[in-house]
Amino acid sequence: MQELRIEENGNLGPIDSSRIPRFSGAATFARLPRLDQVQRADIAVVGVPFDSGVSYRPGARFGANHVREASRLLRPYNPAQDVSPFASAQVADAGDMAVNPFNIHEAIETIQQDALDLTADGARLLTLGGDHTIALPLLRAASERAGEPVALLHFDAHLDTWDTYFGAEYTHGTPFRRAVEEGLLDTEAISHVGTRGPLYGKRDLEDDRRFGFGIVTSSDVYYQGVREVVAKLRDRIGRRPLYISVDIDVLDPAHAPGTGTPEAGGMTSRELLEIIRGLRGLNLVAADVVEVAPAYDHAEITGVAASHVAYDLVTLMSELPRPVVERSRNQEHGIPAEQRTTAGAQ
Ligand SMILES: [Mn+2]
Repeated sequence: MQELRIEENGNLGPIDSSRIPRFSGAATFARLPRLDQVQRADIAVVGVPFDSGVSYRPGARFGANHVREASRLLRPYNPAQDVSPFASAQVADAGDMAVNPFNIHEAIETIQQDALDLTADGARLLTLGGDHTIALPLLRAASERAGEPVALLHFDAHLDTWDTYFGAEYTHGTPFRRAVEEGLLDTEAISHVGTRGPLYGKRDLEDDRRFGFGIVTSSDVYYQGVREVVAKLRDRIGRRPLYISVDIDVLDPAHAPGTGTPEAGGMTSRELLEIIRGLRGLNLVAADVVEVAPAYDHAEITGVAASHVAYDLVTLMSELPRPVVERSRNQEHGIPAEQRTTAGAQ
C-alpha cells in the first residue's frame, strides 16, 4: 500500500496518521521512513536486539521493536520544546544491527563498527537497546567521531561502574567503568542521574567517585527539583560533546515495569522528560535508550515512556547544526548503506 507521508522542509517525515491509521503497517520509530528510503539522514534511529550481558531478567533483546510499536502515537510537533523535529531534521529508522547473541565480544565489535558507519557522514545516532552492555561500543564510536573524550549523562537506577560479574568484564553492569578505563569519557563532565537502591558495599560509591562521576540520586531529584538538577548538569557539561545514556530503569517500576533490574523509589516519567528538555542547546552527539524488556511490560507502559524519551532526545538533536565531516578513509571504504542490515524496521 502507498505510504502517504508528511513532508516538511524537504524532509521525508512520518506516515500521515490522518490518512493512514496509526495502528496499521510495519512499525518504524515514530512511523518515520527507513534509512534506505531517504537520501541522507541527519539523525538515525537504530535498534540493537542484544541482551546477552544481563545479570537478572533477560528480554531486552526485544526492546527496540517494542519501543517502535509503542512510538506509533508520537506526533510531529513537540510543544514542550516548540520544535517539529522531523521538519527540522531528516530523521530515519536504520533498522537493527545484526549482533551475535552467542559472542559478546563479537557483538561489541559489530555495534562499534555499525555505529561508526551510520555516523560517517555526520549523522547523529539514537540507539534503542538492548541491554546496557551496548553503551560501551556506542561510546567508543561517539568519542572517535567527536575526536575527543565525550561528556556523559547517565540516567539509571544503577551506577553500572562495577568491575566484573563471574569474571566477565563486558556486561550490562560494567560499561561505564570500561569506558573510563579506555579514556572515552571526559571525566570532568560525567554524571549519573537517578541512582538508588542497595549496593554491594560503600566501596561501589568510592570507586565510582574515583572515576570522576558526579551523582544526582533519585532522592536528589525529589528534594532539589528538576530546575536545580538541570542547572547543575548543564554547568558541568558546558560546550563539550555530550552522550546521553538512558537506562529505562531510572524510572520507578510504576512508570517502567518492563525492565530487567527494577528498583523502587525511582523518578517519574515527567521528571525524566523535564530534565531532558532542560538540556536544550547542549552539543548532544549521540544517545541511547536501553533495558526495555517487553515481557515484563503491561499495556505498553514502559514502551510508551521509552518512546517519549527517545522522541525528546531526537528533538534536542534536531535543532543542532549538522557537524562538518572531513571525508576520511573510513568513509570512503565504509559499508554502503544498502548493505547494512535493516531487518528490524520490518
Ligand atoms: Mn544500566
